[in-house]
Amino acid sequence: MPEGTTKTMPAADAQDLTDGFHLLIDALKLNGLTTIYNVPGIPITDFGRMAQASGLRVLSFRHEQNAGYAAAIAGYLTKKPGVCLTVSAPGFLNGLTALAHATTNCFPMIMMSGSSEREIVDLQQGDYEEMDQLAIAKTMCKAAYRVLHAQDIGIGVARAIRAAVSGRPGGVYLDLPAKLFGQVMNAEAGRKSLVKVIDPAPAQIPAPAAIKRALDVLKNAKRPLIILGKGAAYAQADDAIRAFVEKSGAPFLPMSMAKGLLPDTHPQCAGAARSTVLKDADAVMMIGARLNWLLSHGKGKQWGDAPKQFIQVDIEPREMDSNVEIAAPVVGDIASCMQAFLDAMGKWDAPPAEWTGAVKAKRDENVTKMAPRLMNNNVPMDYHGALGVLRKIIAERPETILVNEGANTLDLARGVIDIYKPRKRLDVGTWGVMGIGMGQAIAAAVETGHPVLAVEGDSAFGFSGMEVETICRYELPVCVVIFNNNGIYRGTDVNKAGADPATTVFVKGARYDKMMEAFGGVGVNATSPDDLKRAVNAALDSKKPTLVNAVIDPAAGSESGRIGNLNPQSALKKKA
Ligand SMILES: Cc1ncc(C[n+]2csc(CCOP(=O)(O)OP(=O)(O)O)c2C)c(N)n1
Ligand SMILES: [Mg+2]
Repeated sequence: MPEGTTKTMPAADAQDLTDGFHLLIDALKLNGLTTIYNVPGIPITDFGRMAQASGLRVLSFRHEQNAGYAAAIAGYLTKKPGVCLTVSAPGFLNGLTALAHATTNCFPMIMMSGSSEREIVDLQQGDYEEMDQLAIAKTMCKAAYRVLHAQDIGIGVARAIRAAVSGRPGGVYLDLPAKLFGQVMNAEAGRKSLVKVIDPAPAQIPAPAAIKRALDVLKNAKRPLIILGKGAAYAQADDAIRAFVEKSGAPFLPMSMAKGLLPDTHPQCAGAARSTVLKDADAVMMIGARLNWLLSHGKGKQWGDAPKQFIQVDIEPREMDSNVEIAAPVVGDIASCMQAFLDAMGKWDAPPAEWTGAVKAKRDENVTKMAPRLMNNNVPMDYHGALGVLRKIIAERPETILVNEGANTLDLARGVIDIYKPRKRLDVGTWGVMGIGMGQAIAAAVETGHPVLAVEGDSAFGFSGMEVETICRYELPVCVVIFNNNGIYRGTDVNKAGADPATTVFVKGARYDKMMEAFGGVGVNATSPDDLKRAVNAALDSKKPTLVNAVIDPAAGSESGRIGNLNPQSALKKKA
């Protein structure tokens, strides 16, 4: 008997009845939500079984946080809410980081958690896994709902979908008390209670005056710059964005996950001239990018002294003026905005050649400077030698989805590995969170069918490493490369005060490849760029779950990768 069912129905009656389990399955199916990322347990074990039996794909993880990161990135890749399912209190809390991450990154996601008996929870009488989950979730997501009655499941799911994908997307929490699953009702009434969400993310058309104002600023600029954010990649308006950028003639700078919207090798790409364009531009147009810490809030040294006008294209009106004055705010969904720009541009003159020429010269200079470092054959490998190999592999296999986390492993890979197609680079996002790796790799493979290359710092990998079993279980085409430098940032720190290892170092010479072998996948220990190249090409050819332990010089990295400046410094002289 399913957990939570209180009475058994005579067979004849049961034909005319449905229950919470089935209504939830039917509501998800009706709205095309066909994959669930979960960890089973009371009160959702039977729900997972029934959902799988009904044809939904139910993928079980080893930890809810990874299931949550999988759902979050599934939402980003598909524009449909990714669904994560957890048990009560501890499972709910384990998933919550991912839900908050989805909200911060504007990924549509629905986390559904089973919860304990309301009457007992609210009187704090100590129920099994007691917790007021709804109250806690509210502060971490875009919307949070609880469904108490089976006849409200249809509405509850519809509200969750609309909240997740409309306007600025984000995380939504759906609280499902144990008793709900077992509630029975008339099958016909149940069917009628379901809601098919029509047009869940309605177009938000920008005002013509806002479009004109923005184009005027862009047209009058001597040194225009376009910054593409992951909101632009999410929009799946790839052709319109490319057409607009090309017609504008302006250099463009892709934020990390917007790389590939136009290829990094595109003649207008200013990725390798970042500091020059930020400093010298006189008009900056952000498309689905926010002026948060990743862009130094639009002010300060990085942005130089040249006066600038900002144009911002975003679906969220409150994003405007959040950090600096926005001269031309354009509020609307990216696809509608891009179309409106293209319709209104008319004849368009390219920006002054002096500007585009200077950007190109800087970019070529930086690329040339980097080239020999990427071809080095050092043993032990340094980051550049290893990344040079991976850069070439992605150039030859541009369908591959790159997942990337770490500190040096992240910052250097972002700069070195060119991306050629939209939504092919997934990473730590707005928070710089470690732990997204295996969840993202799994969902990317499941949702797209494309091979995945996960380039992971050894510390970063540790946050979700147990999911290599999940990768093997579902036989996913994922190749994990661990940049193993024996620790966080570097493997060379020494504790001057005692016998314990320093705080940033791990077991030296660890063999992460053996973890993959333990579950039937392929493990390779790579000590040279040639080893690495062979192993990754073999993995991508065979599509077999593979983990390559890439041995990196422990002294090669730098503190906090490229963001060491964010570490607080004391006014006191260093004591230790
Ligand atoms: C959830 C979370 N915990 C801790 C951190 C702090 N942190 C930033 S990078 C990093 C790991 C860096 O080491 P590694 O992944 O090995 O990359 P490396 O620089 O050594 O290449 C940590 C722990 C974080 N960003 N997110
Ligand atoms: Mg490391």
